[in-house]
Amino acid sequence: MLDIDPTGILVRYNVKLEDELNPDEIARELFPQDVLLSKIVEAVFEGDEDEVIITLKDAVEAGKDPISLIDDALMVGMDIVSQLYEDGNLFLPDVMISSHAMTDGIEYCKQISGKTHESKGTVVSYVVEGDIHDIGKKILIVLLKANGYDVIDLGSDVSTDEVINAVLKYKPIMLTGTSLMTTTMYSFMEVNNCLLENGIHIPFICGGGAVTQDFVMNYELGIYCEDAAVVPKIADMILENKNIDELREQFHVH
Ligand code: B12
Repeated sequence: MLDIDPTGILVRYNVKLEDELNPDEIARELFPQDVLLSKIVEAVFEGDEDEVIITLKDAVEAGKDPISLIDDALMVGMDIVSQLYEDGNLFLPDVMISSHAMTDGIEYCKQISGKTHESKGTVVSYVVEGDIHDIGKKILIVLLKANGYDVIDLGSDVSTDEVINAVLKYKPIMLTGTSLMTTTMYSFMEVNNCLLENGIHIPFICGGGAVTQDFVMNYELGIYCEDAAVVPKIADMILENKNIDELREQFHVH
């Protein structure tokens, strides 16, 4: 008889073992050490909208900055949900419930951030046609507003015509586009071409899970960055009259 450990074979063929951790246990291992942050992360993971607000309130009262809590806690919770969903440990309804809880949390942070609003300029933001993933865009908008920009939020599943009309109407310093799906991101190219046809040469910042720098480099106005937190810095540099080449030089990975 060969001396073989069967657990090794089961793991290799992705067969779940009886003593495997359940989703709650896997998630808990990923929670942050900080107790206040961990409670917010747990509330997002559980999809408990009331608890998200209660735990955010506790953290703010304890001195945490509401805008930082978006990145340090709400995003962490959503990342854990995303990871477990992709690994097959959670289902789509779980993701939807958590994403609603996260959205409520973002709104709360936005309301109490207390940053005074002195508009530095207008930005138009949207999620591409056919795509309803709008959490990243919501974060982006909170960060832009917190940094003094007026944002025209066109929402999600937005057609090229709607984007161009909004740009013509509001004359923003830049346009941001989000796409989470490989099937939808091709409309960035169409928007780019329509902007050029209308004689509009504003930076078109593109991001979201499906998008890559190589893809964005294919169109003239495109600037890519991975993290929404960088977008206010790009806006600040546009106000310093940096052109698209200079912005690519500064923010693209070389
Ligand atoms: C939450 C979620 C949903 C929620 C969306 C809720 C909502 N209101 O947004 C629900 C459950 C509704 C959903 C539905 C679907 N989903 Co979904 N979803 C996700 C999931 C798990 C997380 C996305 C998310 O919100 N992440 C958290 C946010 C904060 O991250 P983010 O959006 O990427 O934003 C960050 C950055 O990308 C960046 N960013 C975002 N925008 C911008 C813009 C600029 C300018 C810049 C610079 C940066 C930037 O900054 C943010 C923070 O740093 C992803 C998996 C994943 N890991 O991405 C799948 C995922 C995106 N979904 C997917 C799919 C296929 C679908 C469905 C088609 C499922 C179905 N069979 O029905 C539908 C799509 C319906 C549609 N027409 O759009 C696929 C897409 C695959 C692909 N590559 O094309 C993914 C990747 C899951 C997978 N691995 O299969 N989904």
